[in-house]
Amino acid sequence: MPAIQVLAISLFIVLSVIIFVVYATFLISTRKPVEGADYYKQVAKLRFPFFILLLLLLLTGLVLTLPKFPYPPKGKFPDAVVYVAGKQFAFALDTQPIETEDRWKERSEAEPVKVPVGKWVEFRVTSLDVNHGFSLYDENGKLLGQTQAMPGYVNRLFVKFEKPGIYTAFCMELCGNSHHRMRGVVEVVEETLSQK
Ligand SMILES: [Cu+2]
Repeated sequence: MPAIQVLAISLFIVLSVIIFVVYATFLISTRKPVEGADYYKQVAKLRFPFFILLLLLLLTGLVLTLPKFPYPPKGKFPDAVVYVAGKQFAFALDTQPIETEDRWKERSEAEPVKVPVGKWVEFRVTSLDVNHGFSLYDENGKLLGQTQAMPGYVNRLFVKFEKPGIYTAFCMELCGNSHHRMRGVVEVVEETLSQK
């Protein structure tokens, strides 16, 4: 078993034991009522500091995580738009909408569409026949994003490519006999798109 799984299960066991001990201690300690009325006043005094503590934790969490939200700021995107049309058994990509089968055939056999590196690219994904799954992978086979390609709908996928290179879209929806060889290609380049 790889080391990370062993570490995870060990951590899980240690944390489980700690949680169990805390609960058990609490359970035993509360079996007898505490004498004296001051006890409740003391507890009540802690409420406000506890509220402030939770508030600070919440705000810290928001400040640390909100800028990493996977959505670009409003009005700043997209830097490029790519239209994607799926059809048995290829994805056609272009900077202009692909609405006819002739255009789809032409674009599915053409040179890969070029998009700029380090910019927000919006993929407008649809299908000309059945449901397909449009999934973008980098050269190492890492999944960058995916959406459904559905007839009659346009699904938007926003991707920022960190490195230039050839990125491949695979179909993630079993769509027929040759589903396994359904591909689309995106070329990520340094310069920006000439046409938008
Ligand atoms: Cu498919």
